[in-house]
Amino acid sequence: MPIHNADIAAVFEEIADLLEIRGDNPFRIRAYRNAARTVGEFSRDLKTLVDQGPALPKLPGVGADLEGKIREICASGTCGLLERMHREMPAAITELLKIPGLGPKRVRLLHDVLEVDSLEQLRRAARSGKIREVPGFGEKTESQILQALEQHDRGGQRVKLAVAAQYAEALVAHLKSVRGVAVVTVAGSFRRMRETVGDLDILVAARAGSPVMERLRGYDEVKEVLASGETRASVVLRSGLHVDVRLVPRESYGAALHYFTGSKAHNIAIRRLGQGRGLKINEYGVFRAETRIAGETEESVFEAVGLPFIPPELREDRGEIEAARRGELPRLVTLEDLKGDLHLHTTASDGHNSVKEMALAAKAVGLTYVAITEHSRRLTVARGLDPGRVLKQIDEIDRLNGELAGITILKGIEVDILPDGSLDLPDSVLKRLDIVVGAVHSAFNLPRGKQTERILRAMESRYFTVLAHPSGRLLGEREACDVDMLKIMRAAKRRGCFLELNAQPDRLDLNDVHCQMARDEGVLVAVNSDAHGTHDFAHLRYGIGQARRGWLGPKDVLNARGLRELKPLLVRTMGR
Ligand code: DGT
Ligand code: CA
Ligand code: CA
Repeated sequence: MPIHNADIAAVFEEIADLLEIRGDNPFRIRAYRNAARTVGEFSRDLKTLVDQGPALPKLPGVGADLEGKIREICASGTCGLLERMHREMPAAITELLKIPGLGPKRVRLLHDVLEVDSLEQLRRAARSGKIREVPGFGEKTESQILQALEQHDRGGQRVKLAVAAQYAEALVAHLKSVRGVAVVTVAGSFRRMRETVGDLDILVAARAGSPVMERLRGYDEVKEVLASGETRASVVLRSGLHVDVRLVPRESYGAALHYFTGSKAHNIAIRRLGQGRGLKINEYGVFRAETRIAGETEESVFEAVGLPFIPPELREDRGEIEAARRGELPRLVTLEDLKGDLHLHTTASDGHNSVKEMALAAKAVGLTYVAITEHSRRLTVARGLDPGRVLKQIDEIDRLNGELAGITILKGIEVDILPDGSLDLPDSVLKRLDIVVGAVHSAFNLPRGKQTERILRAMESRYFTVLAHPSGRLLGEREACDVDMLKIMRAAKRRGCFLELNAQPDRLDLNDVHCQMARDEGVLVAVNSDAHGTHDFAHLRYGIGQARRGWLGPKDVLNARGLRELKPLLVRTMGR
């Protein structure tokens, strides 16, 4: 049975949630959460490693007990502890946790205050206006819960892009191994690099008689076959992810790829352009009367309507067709354009590797500089640094810069922006650093005016450089803070500050629309991994996907600049 890292992570995450609802030891809860993150983002397939031999690589934060659980999950698909907790708690608690916006704290509150133990009770409580009266909930949350319930009923759980990638890559490899298969591509929102996907849309080109549909149905991760014909199939994987597969002839591949990449709005706009030229465009090709005039490649489809190739990430009908027509499509930033990473952690706060290990790992993925930005003292759960420990790390970095070649380490901090907008460390410390990344880690629910003021005040600090994960959202978990992003961007521009696009798969914050706004306002965006371990530079790929969706080119990205070009831009600190 294939078990992906995401499956193991999901078990750990659920254990942590249930422990939290039970009011268990916070350290134990945190251990499971950390393990879930480490495992979920680990770049090699753990099940394969478990099957291969006795020793697992050392995973940060995963001791003997958790390693045992990893082995148990790989062998059985589940874990005794979780099964036991399921038996002890109302079964519907797990269902409640699946509602976006309802974390363990809130589920527990609803249980304690309103005795909500099931989705039905939750729905009734929300409809009768009882939820808004529970401390910490309010009217907005109540209506969000109702919305989430509706979405849940429609079966519309969206999956984070990085998680979908694990399932997609395994399935693509499986299909590619089938006799007669020439090409397999994941289209849809996955190819457009949307932060979450509703389902996977996979296109296959194969020789006649290839048993590809049979082999799809027999894939051991398929839980249910919803529909299956000669050229199309729809299946559900054990994880719950839906997959549509299409078998398309070679001569239609480009047209099908264009059609199933979408977005729907983009397709409709392209089809209308075609109609203006007397062409019919569908998933089988581009036709004039009954004659196919294009469709073997995507390029040929665009060419038929007089356009250059439009990158998938832009295909949302948000102005890309007009820009293409005017010859003004941006040259989008790529992973190779990144020269450095301005947000990472080490064992000094809540990271898993030393400064040196992180620097060498960054060099190995082709970066030329990194900024070490530990948490500041207020964030005690992450072992945030006080002034003394910051100064100690500065010395360590000086020493390492003398020792290492091919990579420069900048001294930084991820300083907490306190609720009143002041920073968690004094100027006397901040001025010793090359870069000051400021972040909100508390009081996420301030009203719009106050939240915006808080951030503006933080940027008033003469040493503030980059606003980290500006909206504070966690995909499927926490809504974005209510802030006036345009106002923040204009202030950043005025003050010479920058905004981050945090590439962690559950953040991707700034989002695409705000990236586009930053570009329009002339504010540079730093695409940062927020790495907590040497494998986390892999996040950058998703950050770049989001940056491309936001129309960013290399010139719009702060860390697409080499160190020499970067330094004068960090003038608030470095240029003094
Ligand atoms: P998702 O799955 O919700 O994350 O988003 P998509 O974009 O992958 O949407 P999906 O899976 O429903 O359909 C895949 C693509 O197929 C979509 O991006 C465009 C194309 N498509 C689907 N339905 C229609 C339609 O009614 N008209 C046109 N022109 N294209 C469609
Ligand atoms: Ca899809
Ligand atoms: Ca689909």
